[in-house]
Amino acid sequence: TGIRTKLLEAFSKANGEFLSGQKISDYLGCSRTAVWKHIEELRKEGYELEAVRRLGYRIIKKPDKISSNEIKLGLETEFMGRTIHFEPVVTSTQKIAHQLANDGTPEGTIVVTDEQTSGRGRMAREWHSPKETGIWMSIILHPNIPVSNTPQLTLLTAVAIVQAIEEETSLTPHIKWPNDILINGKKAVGILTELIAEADRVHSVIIGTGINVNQEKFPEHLEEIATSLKIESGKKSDRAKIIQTILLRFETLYLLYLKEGFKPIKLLWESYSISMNKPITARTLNGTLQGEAIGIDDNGVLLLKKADGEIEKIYSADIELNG
Ligand code: BTX
Repeated sequence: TGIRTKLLEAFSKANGEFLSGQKISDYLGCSRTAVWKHIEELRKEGYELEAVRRLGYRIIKKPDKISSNEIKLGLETEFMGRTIHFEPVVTSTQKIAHQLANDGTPEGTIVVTDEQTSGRGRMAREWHSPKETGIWMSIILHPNIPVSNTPQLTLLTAVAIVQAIEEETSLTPHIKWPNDILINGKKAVGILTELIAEADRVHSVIIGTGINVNQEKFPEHLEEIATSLKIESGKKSDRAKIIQTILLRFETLYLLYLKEGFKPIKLLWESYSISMNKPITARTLNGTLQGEAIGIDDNGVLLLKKADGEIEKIYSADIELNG
């Protein structure tokens, strides 16, 4: 597989241009026959390669599957995604991430899969994670912050993902507090932040991100509320590329956050928020509240102004936009 990685690297550098068989064999240090065999291996993995006499080979289509290699090639981060745990099918990447975090995996480790059989949302809700269409990923961090600040990381993640989607597609996503990213009013992304902590000390934060990328349709029970980048833009996206962009945006924001606190993140978050200054209904475990979402405080807590003018702090809820 070392040779295959090198071969993919060469194609990646060639950027869609042809690579001659001779160049490849020089680069890999193997015979032309061996090159041909490796090319055949790539084809079996789902790569579509064009072969033209005298010009050589070029990749015209990558497989729909992702792999650690695909994520590593062209990754520009310092520490985010530098350790990748990839498995084609898992129950939930969160589960694996918890184990890795307990085993002391480095900050920025990611767990990625092509399919989850029991992906989960908040409060043990289901997260529909079909094969080879979405980004089902968990990020492991070890920030030195108090437990009460961890919701800020959910908001930071949402900003990173919105920025990445804007960069990689023609779409304009919006954030609905605390953890939904909507495109044209439907949910394209969900974020689940979990904690490993001792007393008030954070040991690890595990941020699960579910991004609907290339789905063309959803099961009936989700049809009305869910969407994908493909459905909204009409174009298929390269999931590995989006992951790379998310990791880079995340790293930039996270370093800023560790240095300057939540303030700069808060400003960005507010600029992407859809619920600011709008009437909302907040369903919490203690009942339902109505009012105007007037912003978030410095901890990332939602501020809801009720009809009587009183401002209520919302720590956890499902939000519905009214009108
Ligand atoms: P949530 O509790 O905010 O949203 C869950 C709700 O969203 C479900 O009850 C359902 O109505 C709806 N839903 C389920 N699947 C989808 C989907 N694919 N697209 C849109 N809406 C859907 C959101 O929780 C947090 C989701 C995190 C998912 C990631 S994936 C990687 C990691 N591993 C894992 O098991 N979970 C996280």
